[in-house]
Amino acid sequence: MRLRVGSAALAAVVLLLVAGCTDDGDGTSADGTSLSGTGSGADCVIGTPVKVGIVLSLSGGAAFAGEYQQQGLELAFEEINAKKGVDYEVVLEDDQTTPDVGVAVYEKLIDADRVSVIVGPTLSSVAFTAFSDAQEAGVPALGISTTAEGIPELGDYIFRDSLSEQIALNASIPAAVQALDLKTVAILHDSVDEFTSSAYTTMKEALEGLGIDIVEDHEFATTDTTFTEQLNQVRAAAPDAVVLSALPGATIPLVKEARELGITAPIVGGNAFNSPVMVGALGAAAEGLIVGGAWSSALPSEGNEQFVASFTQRYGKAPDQFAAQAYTAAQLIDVAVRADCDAGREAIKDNLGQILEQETILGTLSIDENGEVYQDPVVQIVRDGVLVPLEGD
Ligand code: 1QQ
Repeated sequence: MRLRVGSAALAAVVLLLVAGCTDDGDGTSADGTSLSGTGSGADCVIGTPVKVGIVLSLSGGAAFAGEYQQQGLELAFEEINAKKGVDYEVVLEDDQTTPDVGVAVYEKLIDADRVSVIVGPTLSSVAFTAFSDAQEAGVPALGISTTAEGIPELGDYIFRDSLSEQIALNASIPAAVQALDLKTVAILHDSVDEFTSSAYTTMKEALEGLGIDIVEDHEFATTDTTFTEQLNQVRAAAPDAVVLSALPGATIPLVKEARELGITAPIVGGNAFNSPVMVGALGAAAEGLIVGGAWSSALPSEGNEQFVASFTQRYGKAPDQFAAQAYTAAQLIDVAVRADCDAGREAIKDNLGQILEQETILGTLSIDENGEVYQDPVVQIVRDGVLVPLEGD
């Protein structure tokens, strides 16, 4: 009997100790130092560096966006750290555009580095598994380009500052229909990737809602490089436009092949088209392409002109939407930390869910407690190799 009581007591002590050791930072850093500071807002001072995990596709198929994201975050954290009071220490990981690697680096950041918050990953298809881990561990995660349906619904620790593809498409499809006077379209989509298949459903619904006749509807796989069979049918149907939901890996050969086969119809695309890397790779084949998104270098939003200038000077190229959303993420984390002058996981989670009408380079932006972002969409068109607002076209 005594032994049993003793075992139970010992078990309770062990449990407490284990809980103490892994008390994931609600308030403490890896070495147990408090992450809660003094003062608030601009006067907040936290004595311990605040660790921020960053998971991006720095190699593999989504590196076209990952590189710009890494640069946007680097620039933003440098500017924020220069303001003093809170010192952000970034731990950067490459998910190699692969869900398995994404999960492995997420677990490292959560358990070994014990970061306060994680930014990224780049792709929705990586985020669905990685974000579920963050949710389970009680670590806030902030998506910066994860636009598929269902991302914020992964849990109350999951947030995004990346406008949902549903909102972007519901702006770009009607704008394209009007600008190009569309009556018929062909849809082509990557049915393997979670983002491109979720976007396909939205595109179809939006087109049907506008009474557009979908004369051809074809699918392909993320790694496909030839599309002759589908494109021959598209050419025969001679649609007014081709609506395409694909990542760059397939988009580039697909659009080039379409032009080679003599398909001259304009292209309306999804979020991946917000990339100068992709537009550049397509060259003349991208002219007239229409895409919805969250940012334009022409936006008159607070700080945008300065951001474009600083980024261009620092990296020798203009920023893109992915860099802008990444840059904004650092600002939002800083706002959330300074709100209670507390960089513990719980405090960041609570305050990221209360970002209300924050002025950012993406425009006025809010995030609700479910983690969804609210901001105005932007519709752009490729003119002379550059994305410019469609309105001013
Ligand atoms: C997603 C996307 C990609 C195009 C980001 C690079 O929007 O996976 O949700």
